[in-house]
Amino acid sequence: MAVAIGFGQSAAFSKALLFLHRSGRRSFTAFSAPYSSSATAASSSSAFSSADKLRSQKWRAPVASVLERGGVKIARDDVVRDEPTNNIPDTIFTKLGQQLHRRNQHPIGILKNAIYDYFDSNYENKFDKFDDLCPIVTVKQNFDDVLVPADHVSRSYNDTYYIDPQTVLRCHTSAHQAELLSMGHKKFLVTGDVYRRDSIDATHYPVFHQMEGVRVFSPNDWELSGQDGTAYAAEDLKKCLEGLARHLFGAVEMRWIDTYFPFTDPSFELEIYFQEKWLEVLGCGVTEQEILKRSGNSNNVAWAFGLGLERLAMVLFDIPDIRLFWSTDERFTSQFSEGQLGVKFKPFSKFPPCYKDMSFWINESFTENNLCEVIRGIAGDLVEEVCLIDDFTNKKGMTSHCYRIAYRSMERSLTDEEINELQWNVREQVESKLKVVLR
Ligand code: FA5
Ligand code: MG
Repeated sequence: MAVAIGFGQSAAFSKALLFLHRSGRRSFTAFSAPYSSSATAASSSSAFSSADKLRSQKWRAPVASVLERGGVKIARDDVVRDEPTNNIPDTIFTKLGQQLHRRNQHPIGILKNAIYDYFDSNYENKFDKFDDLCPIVTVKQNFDDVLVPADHVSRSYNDTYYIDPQTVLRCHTSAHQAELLSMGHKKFLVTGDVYRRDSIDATHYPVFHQMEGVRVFSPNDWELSGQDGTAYAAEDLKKCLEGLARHLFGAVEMRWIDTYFPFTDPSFELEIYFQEKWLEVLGCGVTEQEILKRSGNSNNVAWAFGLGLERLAMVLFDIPDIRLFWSTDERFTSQFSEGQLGVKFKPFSKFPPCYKDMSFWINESFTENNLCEVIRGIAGDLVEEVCLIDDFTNKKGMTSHCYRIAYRSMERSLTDEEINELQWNVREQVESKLKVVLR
């Protein structure tokens, strides 16, 4: 497969289409069926030898041992386990406590509040708001309740972080739809951190933030309109989201694309024309009747949307690299203040990247997401991009991949020595964990 992770926006922004069946897969790598890939899960999990651990320790953020989310205490051992059915590294555990969307001075929190303002000022009966629901959810909540088919790629260990076979880190805020509908909420917004195993580049990070919106209609809402419930909801949904886009961006060019999600029909994506490219900012649609039926809303019709906060924030604040959202460097954090939407970020400096190439013969279970997990486990946020630059199969049927790794700190210059040590560790662990043969 000739694949390169794009440096450009359009390629990057159109890549991770979780629920899109058009391409039949979410990421470009081959995937394993759910629960059948224990070797894969094991190789990418916490199966570091103690020597590895020692060597890579100085690149890792310190790991807090207990966090609290929505009143729930979460210990490291509840999340990170050295078992083949667990594929969660410490780097992900540390993200569980961060809650960028609840910081009013952080671009993600500022954006969340601006979206709240839009809904508060346009709807007399306010939307119920949730931003502290625990990101640890069941497979049932994350997938079954929103009708994701049993064999859907998004359920694989390659794409989703599993704590155990029944428990995951939510990969979308849609995981909370069914429960909130069952509790009787008719209009709500859910904001939260979501987790996906993924490739590495300037617009992809294994943790990002989504906001889900749901609105339920009853027959009196659409009966006088002369439309059926579905057409009425679809029109209302589009009006609502076009208004939101104008509220955030001012006058912008936008377009609707028909798409597929298991939980909505019809389904759409909204794209915004920005810096000479079409950028997908959200997925949405009219909720499948089955979801409403199961939640005691049989006679109703509803719409739902899920939008990516980092994508919108990168555009609104001119933030060039998704890793910056996690920076604690004052030169980043001091540039944003509560209520100030769209202040343009001034890069404090751009340190030069350092590129290292690595070639190896892959095996059947090789996936790029697993490769990226190994590299991130060693280099953390010092890795900026992992890009397949060469791919060929020889006469014996062996396939070789060459990856170019870009190392760059957002905050300082890296020394040659430091990068060489990182690269050395990467080579060693890629070989031992992914069982590939280096060339
Ligand atoms: C979903 O996650 C659906 N749950 C959205 C939805 C909700 C549809 C309700 C219908 C009804 P998708 O995987 O396309 O869909 O992600 C939704 C949005 O999240 C994208 O449009 C994008 O803005 C953002 N997003 C997706 N993947 C990434 C990523 N890797 N990095 C940053 N943002 C992302
Ligand atoms: Mg999408």
